[in-house]
Amino acid sequence: MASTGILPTYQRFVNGVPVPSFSRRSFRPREKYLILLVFLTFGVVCFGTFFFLPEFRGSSGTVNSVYNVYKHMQKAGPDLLIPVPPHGHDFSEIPGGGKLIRHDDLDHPDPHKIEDKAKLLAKIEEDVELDKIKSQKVLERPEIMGISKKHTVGSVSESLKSLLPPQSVDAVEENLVDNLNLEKQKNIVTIPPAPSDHFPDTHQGEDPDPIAQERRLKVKEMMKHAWDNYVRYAWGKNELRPLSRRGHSASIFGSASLGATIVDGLDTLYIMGMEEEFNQGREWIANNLDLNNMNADLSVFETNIRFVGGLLSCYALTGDVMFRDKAEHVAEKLLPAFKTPTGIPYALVNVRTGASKNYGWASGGASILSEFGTLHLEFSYLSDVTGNPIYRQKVEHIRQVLRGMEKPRGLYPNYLNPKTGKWGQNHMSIGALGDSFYEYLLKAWLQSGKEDQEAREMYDEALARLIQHMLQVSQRSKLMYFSDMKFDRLEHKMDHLACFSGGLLGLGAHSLKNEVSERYMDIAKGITNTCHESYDRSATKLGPESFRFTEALEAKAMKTNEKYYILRPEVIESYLVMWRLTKDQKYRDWGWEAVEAIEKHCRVSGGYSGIKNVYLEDPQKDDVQQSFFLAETLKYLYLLFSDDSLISFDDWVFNTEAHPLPIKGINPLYREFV
Ligand code: DMJ
Repeated sequence: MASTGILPTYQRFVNGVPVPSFSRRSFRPREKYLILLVFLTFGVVCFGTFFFLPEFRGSSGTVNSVYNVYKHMQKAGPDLLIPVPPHGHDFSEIPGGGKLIRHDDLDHPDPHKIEDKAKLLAKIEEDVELDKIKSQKVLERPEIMGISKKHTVGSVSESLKSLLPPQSVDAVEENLVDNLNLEKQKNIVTIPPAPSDHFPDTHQGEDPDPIAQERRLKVKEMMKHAWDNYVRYAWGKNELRPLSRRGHSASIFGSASLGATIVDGLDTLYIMGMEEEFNQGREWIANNLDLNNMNADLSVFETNIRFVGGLLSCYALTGDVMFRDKAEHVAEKLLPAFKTPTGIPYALVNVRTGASKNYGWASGGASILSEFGTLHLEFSYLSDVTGNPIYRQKVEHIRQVLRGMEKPRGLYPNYLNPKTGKWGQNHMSIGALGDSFYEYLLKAWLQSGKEDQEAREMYDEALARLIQHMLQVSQRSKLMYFSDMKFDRLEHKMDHLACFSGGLLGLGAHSLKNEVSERYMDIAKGITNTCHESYDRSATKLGPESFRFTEALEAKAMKTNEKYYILRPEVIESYLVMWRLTKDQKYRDWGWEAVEAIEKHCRVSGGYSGIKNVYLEDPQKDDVQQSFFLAETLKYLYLLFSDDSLISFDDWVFNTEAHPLPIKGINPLYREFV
């Protein structure tokens, strides 16, 4: 059949059926436009797809998105080209990805493919690492064995090296050198944490002495007993009533159930290598510790030292950002208490409304020295790890107020009115109401890597005045003690709380040698000895809440309400510090005496209880297992029977609740926000 003349001239027919023509070499203009249009549409769709990839979606603004896409494409560069397909035989497995890579002849491997494979493996490892970091459920192995880098900036100690993957050692060392330079320039230290996915092994810090090993194991068993019973009978409550086997809450926690024992005891579990219990506590905190909409009046001081301190310590030890974020969540709720004319915070804050107040009994509504003076370590560390300066500003301000004030005989009274900025009653003490203020002056200096000179000066001055005006020696037994002072008169009484001062003086003397350090070390020994006497002179071998010095008695309580022992740590704290500083075996032995006494008089099948009268052979129990028993008493005992490298004093400083905080510029686990 001939062509009809109305059909396109390029159409050919075979047996009346139109057939496509293959012989023609070029397209007609209309076809070209059509093909171009198809390619253009395809290109636009492909390019547009980039903007819907998750990593670009977060960018705010179109310009940003376009720029981001441009940057990524530019970076991807050659990777955008399709690689030459492999022509080989078998497949091999790659971690986490199933069978993906086809091997070529194994005898003649293609170097490009080897490189590609290496890159891919590296990328997968990197992604796995990233996932770990993102989920932050992986515990980094702490260098609680001690970095001991103190005098060798730029290198990581052998004990730390053995704990870190090789690339981390290099990274840490590089940073230590950088930090040294940075430190010189602007006093900023940024050392990356050393990542690890191992929980510290249970032998960490074991002392070679078999007796110490045995004693340490016993203390760990005590921790297990205390923890297990809390879990069984009071889980999520603040504390345990070990006799009535239910929860307990002291007024410092308001009416709220905040799991105080969990938060306070968690770093002790970690240090003791109690992984299962630690994880159990961690999950509770992650899922339940929430102060939003909680209508409770909390003590700013107690919440800070137990919760903020405990959480920050866990953050430093593990690198788990959940702890850091919870610490900030809690600290944020305390900030309304600082809204006073002087910036000196109130004692109590309602976490829902922010309404704050002081205790009525405290010198006509004054704030208390040991409370507002015991925020510095946690708040400044919190600022460093979050990058939010507000917390450090608050405590710096408190310090400046105190520095600028006139002090009677150079001493700090226990009360300060936050509205008028005037001292309250002239009561001075290194025991109740004053204690940890002095502790934080020394420790702020230590925590700063000895950079915060102002803190050290204030500490030296305050201690010199306390020693000058309040240090006493008893008449008969020549026991050294700190009395209290009330309106220029000495009250010859020393609180159990004041017994931490043996260790404090020792630490102060040891960390800075000067013309008084030898004398101060003698005082440290004298005070620790007196506190041991207060234990030794009781029927239970446990010390009273306060003890007095009169003509008739020395280092013994007089009044009924001074005779109780509530599982407090201060005496054992001084044993630990003095043991580490002097290596005098008696401190370990005294610690062991305390263990035996606690086991005999405080242990019950439902946990541990305080006792009401240390002078009775069979004292009544108070039915409270204090959270600080797990946070402090048991931790100090465990460390007393461990090697010094476990939470080394060179790398860590304890907050007043025994939560170790890393030393800036020294300890790579400082984890400063950058
Ligand atoms: C703890 O909460 C802290 O040690 C605080 O500084 C004083 N009192 C208790 C333990 O006794």
